[in-house]
Amino acid sequence: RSLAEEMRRGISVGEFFLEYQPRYETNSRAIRSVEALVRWAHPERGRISPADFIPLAERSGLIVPLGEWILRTACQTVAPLDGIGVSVNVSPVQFRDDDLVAIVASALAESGLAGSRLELEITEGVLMEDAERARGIIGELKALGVKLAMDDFGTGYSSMSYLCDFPFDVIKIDRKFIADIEGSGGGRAVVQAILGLGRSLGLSVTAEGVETNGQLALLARDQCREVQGYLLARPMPEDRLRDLVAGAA
Ligand code: G
Ligand code: G
Ligand code: MN
Ligand code: NA
Repeated sequence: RSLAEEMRRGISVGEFFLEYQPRYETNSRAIRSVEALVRWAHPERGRISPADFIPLAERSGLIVPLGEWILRTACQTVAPLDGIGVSVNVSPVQFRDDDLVAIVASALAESGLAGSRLELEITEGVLMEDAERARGIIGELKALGVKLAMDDFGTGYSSMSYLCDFPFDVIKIDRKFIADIEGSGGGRAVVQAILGLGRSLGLSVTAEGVETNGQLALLARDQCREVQGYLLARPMPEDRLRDLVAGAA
């Protein structure tokens, strides 16, 4: 059977699950929110990476039902965690679906999660396909109180102009820039420029992929508000997240 058929079967029998990676306030080290990341535990092939099945899910359209399940599950899991928000990655293909706004509204309503605790992470791909359509949908999502983050910032072609032209709340600096900040190649200057841009536009900036204490120290010195990465916490299953938030881990 093809991987697409396997995915369809896997969705129906519940082989997909979510992990959650905490995002920390740099100075207080408090967890403000978590990023939901989908995982597939295949019975014979073992764990299949989202880097392999998300592109397939996008081509086959399966990302629409899978993405709906991800949104509902993430909202339900995080709603009981007081003071914690959740970020969900949303694919350009989900923006082509007429039901996205209704799905987000009902995921919030059925979980009881306030709209302000949900953040949708999009890449510039969402805006490139049909900017005017995306603008309309984003307006409806923002009317629900939902926050909007630009993911993988700096890796695309036009993320700078999109940042000014759409109502983003958060910039997530792509981890490839964070990997370079300790070197002598000007990586830190690039990150400082993005932080300055965030300050000027009134946006919160999150650094992704923080893996070393040296990177964390530089980001703190440069006043990057939030940090995420293996140094602080890896993506984890929901029971471990609950323990961590309750202070047991
Ligand atoms: O979690 P990991 O680093 O293996 O993810 C690999 C890629 O898959 C990343 O680009 C990430 O954004 C994407 N991804 C992970 N979870 C989701 C999800 O729930 N929805 C979408 N659309 N992409 C996801
Ligand atoms: O495309 P997006 O930024 O959503 O991808 C997030 C992915 O990055 C997740 O799959 C997550 O597993 C991965 N990730 C999170 N923290 C780190 C890190 O510190 N280093 C690396 N290499 N990957 C990370
Ligand atoms: Mn992301
Ligand atoms: Na990213």
